[in-house]
Amino acid sequence: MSQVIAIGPYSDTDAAALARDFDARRLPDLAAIATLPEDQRRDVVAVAFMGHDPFGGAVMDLLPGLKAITNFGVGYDAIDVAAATARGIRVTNTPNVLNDDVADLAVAMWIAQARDFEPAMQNARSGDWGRGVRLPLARKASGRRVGILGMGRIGREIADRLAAFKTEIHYQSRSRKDTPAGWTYHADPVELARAVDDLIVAVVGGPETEGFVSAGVIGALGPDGVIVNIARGSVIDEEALIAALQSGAIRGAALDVFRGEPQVDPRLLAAPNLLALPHIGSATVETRAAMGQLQRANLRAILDGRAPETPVN
Ligand code: 8YV
Repeated sequence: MSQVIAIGPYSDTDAAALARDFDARRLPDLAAIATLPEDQRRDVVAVAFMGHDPFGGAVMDLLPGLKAITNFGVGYDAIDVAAATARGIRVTNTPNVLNDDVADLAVAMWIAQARDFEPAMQNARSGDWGRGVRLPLARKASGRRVGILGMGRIGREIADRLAAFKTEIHYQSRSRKDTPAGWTYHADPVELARAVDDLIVAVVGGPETEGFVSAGVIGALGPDGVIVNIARGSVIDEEALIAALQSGAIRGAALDVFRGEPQVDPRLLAAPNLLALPHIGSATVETRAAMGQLQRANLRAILDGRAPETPVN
């Protein structure tokens, strides 16, 4: 049995590299670990993990020799890091290499929502345009006041891009950051939402940000507001968002991430003012290649007894 298990929807290139460099055995998901015979589970020292299924202590205990979980992704909220640390298991992630892609997507979603891309594309493609069907006018994106929830590495890349759109930039994060003059810090997310037109969610997922975009935050944004989320579905109170989209309490939302994805609440998908994407923030050839390389560099380092490049714990 190989020492490395690879779990998740890897590209052919990454799957081949994991097999070639680590003799990794592919498993479809975490649940498949329990189906391996005990002597095979005992041999496993590392899991190259991709995906968002909860990776908790009970799964770790099925692999008594486990030394490393190398996550393909910057967000590791699916992994119980405290449980891993308690068991002496190293966790690594793939930060930075995806910042550009995720920030590009956030800005694209923000513009697409302001300019009503979805109905406009439908109008052109369906032939409605040619039949004289006129669309209501959209909203101008440049110059809006935008609030960024979470001014980490990705939040900062988003803000830097938005600055070129003559926006007024506001942000909320755990602490005030060193930013260009004129960016306004808010300690409280409701206060942030009250000060801006649109809100872009770029905080980490996990218990500390669960439901952070609450009914109060959504309500404070107001009927002209748009919420963009490229972080994690868990950050938004989806019930409150559905109610706000249905009632017109906000103008719309653009979401790349959802609670329980890839299953999405049908009430969200039915909302006409929702732009939905299937979690493609880092999904480019270039970035996924860089993420794969970093994951494998971390794996190699840990197996060789060296410090990994991007440790989490
Ligand atoms: C995922 C992501 O890694 O990096 C993250 O945190 O959410 C994505 O880039 C990707 O969807 C593979 O699971």
